Amino acid sequence: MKATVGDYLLERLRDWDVEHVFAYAGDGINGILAAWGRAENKPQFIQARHEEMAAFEAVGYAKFTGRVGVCMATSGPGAIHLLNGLYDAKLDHVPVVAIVGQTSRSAMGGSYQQEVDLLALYKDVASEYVQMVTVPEQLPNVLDRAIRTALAERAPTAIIIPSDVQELDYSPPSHAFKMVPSSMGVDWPTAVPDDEAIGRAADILNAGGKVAILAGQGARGARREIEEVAELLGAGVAKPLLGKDVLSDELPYVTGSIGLLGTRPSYEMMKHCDTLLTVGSSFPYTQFLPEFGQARGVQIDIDGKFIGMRYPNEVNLVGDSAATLRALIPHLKRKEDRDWRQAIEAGVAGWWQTMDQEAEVGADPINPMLVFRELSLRLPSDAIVTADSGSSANWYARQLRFRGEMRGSLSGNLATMGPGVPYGIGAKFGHPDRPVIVFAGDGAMQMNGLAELITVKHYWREWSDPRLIIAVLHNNDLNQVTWEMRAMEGAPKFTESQRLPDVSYEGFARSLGLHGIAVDKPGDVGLAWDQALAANRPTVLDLRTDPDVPPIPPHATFEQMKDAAAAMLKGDPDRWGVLKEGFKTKVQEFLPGKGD
Ligand SMILES: Cc1ncc(C[n+]2csc(CCOP(=O)(O)OP(=O)(O)O)c2C)c(N)n1
Ligand SMILES: [Mg+2]
Repeated sequence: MKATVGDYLLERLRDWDVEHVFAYAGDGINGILAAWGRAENKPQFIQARHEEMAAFEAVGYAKFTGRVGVCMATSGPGAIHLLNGLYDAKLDHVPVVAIVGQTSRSAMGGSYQQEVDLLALYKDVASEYVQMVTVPEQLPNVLDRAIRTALAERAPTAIIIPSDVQELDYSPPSHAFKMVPSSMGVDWPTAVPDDEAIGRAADILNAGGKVAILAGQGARGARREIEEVAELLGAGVAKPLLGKDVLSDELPYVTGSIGLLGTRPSYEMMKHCDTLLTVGSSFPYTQFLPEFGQARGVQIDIDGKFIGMRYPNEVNLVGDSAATLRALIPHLKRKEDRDWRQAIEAGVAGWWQTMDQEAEVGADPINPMLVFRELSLRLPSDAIVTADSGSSANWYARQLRFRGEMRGSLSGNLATMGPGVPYGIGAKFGHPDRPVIVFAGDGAMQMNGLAELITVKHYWREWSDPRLIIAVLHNNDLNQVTWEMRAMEGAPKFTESQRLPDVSYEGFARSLGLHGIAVDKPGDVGLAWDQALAANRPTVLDLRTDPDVPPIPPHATFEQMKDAAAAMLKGDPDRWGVLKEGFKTKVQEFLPGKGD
């Protein structure tokens, strides 16, 4: 039998070293599925429960491996379901290729069943590259460009293949007019700015007395260089959410997260610095950066499209972060006055003590911060951690101390609910030998995480380290939004929209043959982590956490927090006493005199 377009597609994916395709079947891709049956399941077809999950799995896989993630879905509804995951890739700058089916060419334009204008639908999400393959000769070029463009632009791209085209005999592009050949592979350059620009940047960094560094996900791979620059300049380093794993939290000058979910030391550093060096970040919240005119700014980013747009910088250097910092380092003068650095370090030390104290504050029944703190004390140094969108993102940002080779990510810019569990699954396929820990709210579990546990059941035996731990913050509430309503709208909880039906997450896990542990006492949290980390299969930790523990923004005053809490506690004023202790600790630490 001659190779079909479907056969050749899989062969070319193999040639690109694609080992997994996160996907869901449908007759719009039957020609590819049939080819898969002939290809001994190479690349491996990973069956998600829902195409959005397949896309999230591809995003998680790409985030944690640095390789391209590939997802596939049928025409119409399948392609539509992929969208949210593809937008997650787009907003977080992750290389993902979506391959989707389409109705046969003979039916196109005929309002045929499942016919959706996919070129139009994907035009925005796959704005870097979306193309329909209508003849076999197009295929290698379109696929190769989709992969190369995804990698080059760190973006999702898409290929649409009509179902009848999948079944055609493959014939390669020939040496003829209007044929476009293609070749495999690509060697990327290491971009470094010109010496003159490096010199201007160095002058600014040398002139400043109080340097703050903002190191985002683009600084991954520049760990050593950031440490050296921070050392020379006596700087502190703040990390936006997606950059949480670029630098160890054990370094005394790392101020941790920044923004609404950030830390007080990051907030203070940005308020008082006179120089801002941004590396590999397009952290969007300007109000958490220095006032305009307060600091002189230098930015390094690999992508000229995303540079210079968050702060009025004096120098915008387009280049690879590690190589650019290496070019800068010989021009930097060590700052002999270390007062600024010492103040940052003192703030950081105080902050971690405050975090410990906050985690110890009593709650009903479990303080969610305690859950994160207890894990932080036990995190294996090769762990990969994901968090869903919800209150867990706060505690992920503030309570976890990353060190060693730990990796972590969440939906940073789309901030969509639902990626926690599928990111974890993507991580396990990328790194089957590493422990993976997922934090998810009960809302996210009900939205999709529970169903995706079935995917975990289906595949976990393939992972050499079977530890995938899903920690569910069981608070029966869409808690993050409940708090946003209180803090921003001054509105009390609207029960109809916020309260969640009760579900046993550990019971569901056990029904699938996974390990399930219900925890409803603070004293049992540490033991539950120990058991999950020692388990020989994936574990769901079903943790009864208190929805009344507020995610306190780093800049909030005690009065604001009290108001928010008072609104929240209208029906139950006694609860204020429990929370007040925690608020006080934090406020007294940083706002002496305003603690009561
Ligand atoms: C797809 C999607 N729908 C809605 C939201 C708005 N949203 C953000 S966090 C959140 C609450 C999440 O609740 P849960 O998963 O229970 O976590 P919790 O905050 O209670 O810990 C909601 C509704 C969103 N970000 N994404
Ligand atoms: Mg919840």
